[in-house]
Amino acid sequence: MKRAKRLEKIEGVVTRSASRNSAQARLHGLHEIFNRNDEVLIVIVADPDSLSSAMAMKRLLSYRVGSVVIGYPNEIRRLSNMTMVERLDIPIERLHTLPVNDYSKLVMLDSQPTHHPSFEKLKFDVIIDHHPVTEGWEADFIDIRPEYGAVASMMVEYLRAANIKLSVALATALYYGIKVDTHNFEKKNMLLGDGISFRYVFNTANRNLVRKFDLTELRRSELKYFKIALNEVKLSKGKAFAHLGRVSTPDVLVIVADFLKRVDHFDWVLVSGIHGGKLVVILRCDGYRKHAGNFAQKVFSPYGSAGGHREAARAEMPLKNLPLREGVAFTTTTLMRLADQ
Ligand SMILES: [Mn+2]
Repeated sequence: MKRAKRLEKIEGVVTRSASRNSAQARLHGLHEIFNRNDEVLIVIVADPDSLSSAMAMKRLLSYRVGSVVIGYPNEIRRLSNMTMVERLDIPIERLHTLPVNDYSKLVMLDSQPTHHPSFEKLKFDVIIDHHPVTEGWEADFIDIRPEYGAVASMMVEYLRAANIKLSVALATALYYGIKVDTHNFEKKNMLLGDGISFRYVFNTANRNLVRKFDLTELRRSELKYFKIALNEVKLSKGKAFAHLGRVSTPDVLVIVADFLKRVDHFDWVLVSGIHGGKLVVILRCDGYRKHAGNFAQKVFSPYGSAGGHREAARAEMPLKNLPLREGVAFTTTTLMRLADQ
């Protein structure tokens, strides 16, 4: 196991672990950590990649350990992720409700102990991840491959090495995990390995179910924001503005902005809302001779954080920082004035 603790530099990527080993050797190293009496806790920050990886790990350890529990510290807010958990019946528990010290082995997937305050006190036995390597922690088995788009792709390799036949639920989860974390294979740091794993789960996965996860973005109660947006939207010099007032989550601003950017002559879209004492502005443009990130920074950074890419940007500003007249409500016109500088 000592060999697995090395810090290495391979092709410019800092890698810890068994990452140069073959899939077989890695699987063997992983199995060596566990025995039949182990009560295992898998810790994840729940998202499609980590959820599917946890399902894969649970499957790898079944019949090899006493029990496996999956715990997560974050609240799952995205509706797509909630739909994934419900439809695939993924057994997960909030971390704070679990007796973390009572487990004999701790596994962390798609994350590192330095990523979340609630992880720092825990001592992990296994860490499998694809984020850039951080220091200041140890584990007996480490497999971090930052060149992979998704941990789910790495887990497929373990499952294949173990000769495990995938259930439809597991294949569907892994398919979705890889799809989301590689941004439909458009992300730069995607490897052939992701493609091979994706192809492997493709035939078994229920792709209609995956479509259902992808399409489930809105709560019925959030439809009202479309009504507000359609009433509010104002066009000025190729820029469409809409302020939606208080919103239950800034995610709805993104959904509304993505909808409005499809409209003819809306070269720019700025949709704002108030959430948690902040004005959140979502910006969209076609990117043709435009840069949403630069624009957001120029206009909104004096009041808060602002930035983004060529086609998409976001600004978040504490209301108290904004130059607003006292007692006057923020409206679409206020947003237009604020952005007209
Ligand atoms: Mn991931």
